[in-house]
Amino acid sequence: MKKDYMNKLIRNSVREFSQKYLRPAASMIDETKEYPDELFKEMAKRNYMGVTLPKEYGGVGLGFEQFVIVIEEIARACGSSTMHITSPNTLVGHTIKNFGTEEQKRKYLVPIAKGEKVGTFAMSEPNAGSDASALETVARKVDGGYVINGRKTFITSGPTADFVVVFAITSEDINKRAVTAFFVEKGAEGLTAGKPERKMGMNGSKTSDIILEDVFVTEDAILGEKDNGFAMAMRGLDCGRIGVAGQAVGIAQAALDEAVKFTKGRRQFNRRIADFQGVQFMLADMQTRVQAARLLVKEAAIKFDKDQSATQEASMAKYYATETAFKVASDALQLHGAYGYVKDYPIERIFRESRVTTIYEGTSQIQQIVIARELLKD
Ligand code: COS
Repeated sequence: MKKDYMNKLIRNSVREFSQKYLRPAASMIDETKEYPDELFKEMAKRNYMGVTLPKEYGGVGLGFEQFVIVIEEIARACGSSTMHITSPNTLVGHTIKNFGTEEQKRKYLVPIAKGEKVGTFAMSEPNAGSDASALETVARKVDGGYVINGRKTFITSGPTADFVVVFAITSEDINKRAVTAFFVEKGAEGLTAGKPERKMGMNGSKTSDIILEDVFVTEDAILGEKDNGFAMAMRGLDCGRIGVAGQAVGIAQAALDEAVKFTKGRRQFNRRIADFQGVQFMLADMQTRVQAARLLVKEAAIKFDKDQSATQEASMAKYYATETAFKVASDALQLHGAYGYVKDYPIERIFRESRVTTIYEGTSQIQQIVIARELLKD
């Protein structure tokens, strides 16, 4: 099947499902801060958690080019829903796929691809946000394994995850900052989750601290190479950023959809407000930005799928698409006037959901640093 045709079929099928089932639930999910189990199971049944994961490990075996279409269409309907498909397809799933042992792939990759388990990526700490290598969580070598102590923060699905990929310092000298990733399973002695954060948006996914107090793990809990976890995390973030960029395109498109609908329906000065040229200039600008973002995201995804370094493309896509989501959502809200500021219209939620995209998986300023570093490389 021709790739463009296949991509179109995927887009149509995800759009149909998302508009029919996710969009009508988005406001309720935001209000109740609970994600319905049936919707999670429906997404799992449609293999959305395993789009980029290999068929032999329960996935669909497609690439990021297809994943960004899936996530865009889901985000266009309900931002919170994307929070349940990003981690298995990007940070957690991709890292296990690339660096896990056969046994780890059977144990962790297969269930996350099928939506039977939830895994999360625990890198950030209270003092290690943008400066990701400034970790203070330490894994001390003991007989038969390691003892981990530390605190992780802003962890997606922190209270609900079945396992956590924890990044910790393993060098004797903490200043040497050698980092290793470990699988820590729910129920491990000394592992607890903090209270869910009270967030501005994306309320259908719980975010919390993860606290590790003398958590013992065996040697085979190491993911990837010992002391080489930082570069592995950075590679994971390359694809994570492409995922967030795709999510941002969907949020921007949702905001534009609402702006078009509202301006065609709202009448002032005896005409539709969409008939005013000033409003049309804004809509034209929004449409252009959304399509430009979509193309940047597609380019990054295609490059990543070719196993080429896509660090700069991923950061450009994330930077542009997320700033676009925020700008377009803000302009769409402006076009709603006071109706944009009340909860009766979806734009109020969409605007809040757009806000986090320029922050998580690396702020816009971190993306600018990465883009410039690549540009100035000798
Ligand atoms: N792919 C593979 N390896 C990478 C990489 C990438 N995209 N980016 C960096 N590395 C490697 C480097 O090659 C280097 O390896 P060596 O030590 O073998 O030379 C190592 O990782 C350290 O890289 P660097 O020197 O660039 O690290 P810095 O401390 O300067 O940090 C930034 C770089 C700021 C880009 C990084 O800390 C970052 O991305 N911060 C944001 C963190 C973030 O996004 N957090 C969100 C929450 S985590 S879900």
